[in-house]
Amino acid sequence: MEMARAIAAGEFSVYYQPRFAAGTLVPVSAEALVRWTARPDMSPDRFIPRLERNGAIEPLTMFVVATVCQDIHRLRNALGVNPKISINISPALFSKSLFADGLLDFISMNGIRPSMIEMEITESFVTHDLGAVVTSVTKLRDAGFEIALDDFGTGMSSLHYLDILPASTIKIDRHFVTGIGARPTCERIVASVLDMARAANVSTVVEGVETVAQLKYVSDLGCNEAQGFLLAHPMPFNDFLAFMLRHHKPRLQLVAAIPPLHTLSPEGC
Ligand code: G
Ligand code: MN
Repeated sequence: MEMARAIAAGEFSVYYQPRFAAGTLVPVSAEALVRWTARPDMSPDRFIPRLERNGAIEPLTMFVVATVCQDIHRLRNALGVNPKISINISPALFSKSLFADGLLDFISMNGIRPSMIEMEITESFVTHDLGAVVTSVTKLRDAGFEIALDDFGTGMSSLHYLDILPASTIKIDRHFVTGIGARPTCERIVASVLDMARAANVSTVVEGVETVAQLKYVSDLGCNEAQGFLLAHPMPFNDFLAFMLRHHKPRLQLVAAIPPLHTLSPEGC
């Protein structure tokens, strides 16, 4: 009830952080990130785990999904191409048998094609009912949504997840990226995860890129996409729209020249 009131009062908003093709630095998609704008002192890292524990994460997630659906229409009208937005879904929700069906119905009722949305799921899903999570995620994948494994490398058996979840993308956790240029072990881990992803035929996003050296390291190693403060911070929708209008449209020809990426929509977003 309290969550419904806070959402209705406009206490939360959705920010967007662009993701870039690592080779050309063209923005190709964005991650939707919820912010408790009425409580700037509360970072998502603090309030999301609490909501996951007390069950209030579902209404907040549905608020994010509804906002993203609306914003996708606005982006599409302004940019003239189908955007791709990724949404973080708590593993606790995927372990509820009816959640995925509700999500599918909601998104299709809003006139959004599944190919325009990627669902990010963190490796912590292993602590939930694994069978139920795999069933839900497979249902979404079969309906045409992309699936990304978030925070890759921080869980306990990443390679196992890659085998059992139908993920098309992995997002290499920023912990490893932060070590590039500072800790050789992190560099070797990033290099071998990129190798492994190629072998497993999944696309790669490197998170938390903050320096040119980090960007160069991962793009030289063939990482598909980069995300991080070096390239763009999370921003409110209107700023994101202006950002995309500035950077996206004039470079559409470039996008067509990028080697096939799972994360590019067939329309050449
Ligand atoms: O777990 P997930 O990858 O969804 O977390 C995304 C969070 O990481 C967001 O809250 C976002 O603000 C933050 N973030 C995004 N890019 C960077 C970055 O380059 N550096 C740091 N420190 N945080 C980042
Ligand atoms: Mn994420």
